Amino acid sequence: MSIYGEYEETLQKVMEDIETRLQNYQKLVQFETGDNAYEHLLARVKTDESMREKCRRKGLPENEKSALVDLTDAIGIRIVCSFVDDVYNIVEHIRTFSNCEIVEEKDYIRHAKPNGYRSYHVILAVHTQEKDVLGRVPGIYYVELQIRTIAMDTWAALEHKMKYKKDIPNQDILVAELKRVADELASCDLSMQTIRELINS
Ligand code: 0O2
Repeated sequence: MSIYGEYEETLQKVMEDIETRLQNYQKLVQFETGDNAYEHLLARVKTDESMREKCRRKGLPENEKSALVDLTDAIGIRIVCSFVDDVYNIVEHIRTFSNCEIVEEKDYIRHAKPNGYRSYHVILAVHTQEKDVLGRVPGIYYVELQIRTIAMDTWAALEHKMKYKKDIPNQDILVAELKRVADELASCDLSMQTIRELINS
C-alpha cells in the first residue's frame, strides 16, 4: 500500500488542476503578448519511496498524515522561466487562484541560500471537494511550487547531483566554485532581463 493510501487519486487530481490553471495562464500571456509566461513546467507526485525516505529524514512516522499534512511537497510543480520578471509575474498570478491560499513563500532569489541556491518557493493549500486525511470536507491538499529561471534550474540540477556524491575529493573547493557560478548566473539573469527591457521599450 502506498504511503498516500486512499488519497493518492485525489493528489493526482489536485496536481492536474493546478497544472491546467498554469497552462491556461501560459495561453493567456501568449495571446496577449506573444511571449511565453514560462518555458516549461514539470509536475509530479513524490514517489512512495522518496516520501518514505523524507519522513525518516524528518523523524516523522511513515503514514498518510505525515505525507499529506506534516510534509507539504507530496505534489511538486517546478516552473522554469527565461527571465527573472517572469518568475515574479507567475507568483502574482498564483495569488489570484480561486479556492487556494498561499500558506508559505520563500524568496530564495532576493535572499539566496548561502550555497548560492536561487528559486522562489510557494506552498499552496488547495481546497477541494474531496475529503482529506484529517476528515475535512472540503479537504485541504498542499502543492509545493518552485519557480526559477533556466540558469537557476541548471545550477540546482548540478548541485543536487553533487549532494549525492559524497566521495568527491576537494568538496570545499567545489562548493565554493558552485557558489561563484551561482552568483555569476544571477548576474547574467539580471543582464538578460535588462536586454529584454531594452528590446521591448
Ligand atoms: P527533494 O528530494 O528535492 O524533495 P529544509 O528541509 O528546511 O532544508 P524546507 O523548509 O522543507 O527545507 O524547504 P525549502 O528550503 O523550501 O526546500 C524545498 C525543496 O527545494 C527541496 O526539497 C529541494 O528540492 C529544493 N532545494 C532547497 N534548497 C536547495 C539547494 O540548496 N539545492 C538544491 N539543488 N535544491 C534545493 P527536499 O525535500 O530537500 O528535496
